[in-house]
Amino acid sequence: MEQLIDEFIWLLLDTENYIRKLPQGRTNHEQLAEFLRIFREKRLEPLHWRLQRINTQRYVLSMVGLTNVGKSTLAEALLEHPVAPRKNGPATAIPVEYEYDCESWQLRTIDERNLTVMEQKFDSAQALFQVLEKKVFTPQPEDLSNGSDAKLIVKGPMKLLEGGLVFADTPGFGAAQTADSSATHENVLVEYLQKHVHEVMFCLSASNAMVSPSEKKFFESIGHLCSTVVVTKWDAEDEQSEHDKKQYEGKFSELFPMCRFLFVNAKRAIENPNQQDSEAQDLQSLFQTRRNKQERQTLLRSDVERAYKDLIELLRKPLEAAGLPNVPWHKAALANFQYEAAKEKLKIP
Ligand SMILES: Nc1nc2c(ncn2[C@@H]2O[C@H](COP(=O)(O)OP(=O)(O)OP(=O)(O)O)[C@@H](O)[C@H]2O)c(=O)[nH]1
Ligand SMILES: [Mg+2]
Repeated sequence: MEQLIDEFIWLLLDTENYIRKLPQGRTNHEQLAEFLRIFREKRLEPLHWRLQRINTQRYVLSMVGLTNVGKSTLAEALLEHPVAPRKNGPATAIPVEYEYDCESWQLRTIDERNLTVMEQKFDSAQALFQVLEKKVFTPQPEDLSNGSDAKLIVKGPMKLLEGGLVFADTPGFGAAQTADSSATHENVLVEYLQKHVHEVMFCLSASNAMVSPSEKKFFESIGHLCSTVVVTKWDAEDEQSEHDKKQYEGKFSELFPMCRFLFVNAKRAIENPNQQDSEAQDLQSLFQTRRNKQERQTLLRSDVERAYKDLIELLRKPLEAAGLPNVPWHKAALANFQYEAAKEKLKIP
């Protein structure tokens, strides 16, 4: 896969350079070269970063969003156990990472400063919750002293995470804090995400019906990690809901390039856990496609395929402007790309 993505990048880069060297005065060719450069930077290089992240053993998928959008409630709906403390108002104050363990419920507090790991075992999720709640809402200074390394780890028989996936519930940003403490809090969160997390689901609350400047700003700092926008507190039901979803996505998708939109009502999902078309199911399916390296590679391959199809479609306009029927591809680079694409059984037109 790495070779394929590399060859794809080289194809655009070599072709761009070749076009730029065509005789002077053909300014529309310049537009075509510029398009190839932008496509390479915006669409292909992120695939390269993702490839580096998906090969890890401990793949961390995280939710991020303004405080109170419902991240922890959604965590409970997805994990199907009461292990994500939540409340109205700023709640989660330290990242909590959830991992599968088939034998027992455990809470681990890592203190990197003193090089110790405190491990507590519990008979049930409910018993763990009693201790976790206090640590999550009011962590002690020693819990937070590791800055972006501060976190709690919850292990237990959470079926969704079977196979090695790690799920992180993070503190919300944008809570009413003094300007200084808010900036520090957000920096620590961004640092945690950049250091420990491989993929982010960006949560927006449907009840706000807007995307605030702080959400836009926060997305800009971690956009390269985001695959999905999860719209929480989605109250609309049935046919009306489908129409409303399209409208919502149409209104905001430009702000979240390359992200897929999913809509959930976590409260309803918790109240009706056995409902066949439970609201959390789309998200649970998303988790299944991240479970192991092979699943993640399959997903990445389909994204490379999609990038190629989008490229062909988007090339029409700059080609027309250049008065060319086809792209003057760099021949050797094209042959290399086609060879790798055939090896990876990539479906390209
Ligand atoms: N009506 C409705 N309320 C919800 C839904 N999801 C969450 N809430 C409520 O929203 C409030 C905040 O929920 P949390 O899950 O704690 O929000 P959070 O994003 O984790 O908040 P922070 O940890 O502070 O970032 C709680 O009172 C929840 O009961 C939903 O789908 N519908
Ligand atoms: Mg929370």
